[in-house]
Amino acid sequence: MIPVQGYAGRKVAVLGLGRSGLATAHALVAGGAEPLVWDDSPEARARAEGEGFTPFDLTRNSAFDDVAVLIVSPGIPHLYPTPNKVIARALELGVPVDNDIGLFFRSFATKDWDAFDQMPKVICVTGSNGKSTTTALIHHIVEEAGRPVQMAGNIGRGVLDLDPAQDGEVIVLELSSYQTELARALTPDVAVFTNLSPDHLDRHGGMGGYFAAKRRLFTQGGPDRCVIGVDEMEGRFLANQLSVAPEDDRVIRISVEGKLEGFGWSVSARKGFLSEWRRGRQVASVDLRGMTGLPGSHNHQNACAAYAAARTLGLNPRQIEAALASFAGLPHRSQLVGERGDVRFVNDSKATNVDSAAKALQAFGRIRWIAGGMGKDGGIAALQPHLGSVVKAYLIGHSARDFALQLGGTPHEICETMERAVERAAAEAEPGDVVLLAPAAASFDQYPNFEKRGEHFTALVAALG
Ligand code: UMA
Ligand code: ADP
Repeated sequence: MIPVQGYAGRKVAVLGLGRSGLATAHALVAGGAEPLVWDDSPEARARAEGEGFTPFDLTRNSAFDDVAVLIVSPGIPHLYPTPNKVIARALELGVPVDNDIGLFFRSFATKDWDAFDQMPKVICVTGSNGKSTTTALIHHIVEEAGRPVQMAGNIGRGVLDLDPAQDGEVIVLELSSYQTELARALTPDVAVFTNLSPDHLDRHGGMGGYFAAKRRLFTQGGPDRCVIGVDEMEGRFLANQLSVAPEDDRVIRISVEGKLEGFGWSVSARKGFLSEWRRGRQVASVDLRGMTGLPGSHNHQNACAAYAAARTLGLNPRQIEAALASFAGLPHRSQLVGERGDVRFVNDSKATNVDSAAKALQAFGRIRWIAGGMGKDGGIAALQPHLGSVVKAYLIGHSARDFALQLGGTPHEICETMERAVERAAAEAEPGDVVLLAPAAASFDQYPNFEKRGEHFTALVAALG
């Protein structure tokens, strides 16, 4: 755990007692602060009591008397679509609002560092898709290189739950737009932006707000190096803003679509070959084609981002290549979970938005597509160009009927549940087909999270025998 610095002897309100909130409460106690913890759900309050905390009702009028700061969990709306009323009250009173990421950056460096030979470094990864894969990949590369390394953030572990840094350690944090928007300190050494496509727009008041939330990671603390995906206009804009001229190598541009040889530093991948260019010269290339943990051009984008981040640490291309080759991939992302006759079953439950679902639809030939759940703004209209490989769609969850209306001529069936969808898709599949779960929607209407949805799919596939 990282004890929180700067609030010893002060009251700190903590709203939300899930993974990030509970880790924060423990870290505040370790730093000598007095956490006043609250969650709108009675079950979460009971869990916190089980960990030794007495809930303090932050919805009461006098709740903020003598409170130094309010720390909120990323899943709680602070502005759009409507702010949680505890946060609204703090804003009304002028109580600073922060999150665990802000506390982490305030508290990470300690006096122990005076004795270190090599300062610890923090690499933060944001973007719409590929964050977890890129974060895990950087972690894997650094670990394979024999340096101490830990990862946390949106990938599942609260940042304050990390152990204090060792000499020369690398910390890799995956940060969502919810997290970057609110953190009052954001000072990574290296910041990575994978790509941008619409997601979470309700929480950010639209695309501009969503991009602005992510951009804070690059503009607040002034990272030494920025790795930026430039395959969308927003990435090009960001890279442009952060560099003084095209040859400025503070920004490492990455792409899986275009050539970038004219820039100061770039890493791109085309037709399965990654190449690194610096000051007009190609300095390394890596063949990604046989790397089974990184299938598809979207994973080549992640490989470029992780390669570039690892290069900023001084690792050499051959070391990085070996680590890319031994990366096993993450569960729920293009994960092969079963084969029955000549039919493959692929779990991409993490495809919670249209862009990630599009990548999954492009990766296979004849697809029996299980989709639906809690659809996002705009539904699946943008998937129209990628439906050519879909033999039939099996629709589940809240958005099943909406999705059906947007499928045009693509054959489909409303199945409502995952059980029915797997049963129908398996019964109708022909040799060579891929039964693909790539929902293009959040899971919250039927599951607590995307992991549970993917596990349910996997269990149903296993039960087919
Ligand atoms: N709550 C309230 N009032 C509200 C809403 C929620 O009290 O109005 C309470 C809930 O009852 C619950 C707590 O807040 O007890 C949940 O907080 P949370 O949703 O922020 O969940 P955590 O368990 O703290 O997990 C968070 C991240 N969750 C979200 O951003 C939604 C986790 O990312 C992250 O791994 C974890 O912190 C540790 O850093 C998950 C996620 O789904 C993977 N992220 C989104 C995504 O990837 O799309 C952004
Ligand atoms: P994130 O953490 O940003 O949600 P993940 O690595 O967990 O990213 O992948 C989420 C989904 O997006 C999965 O469906 C995965 O197959 C797909 N995906 C992974 N990398 C990319 C990428 N670079 N571009 C688009 N989609 C991607």
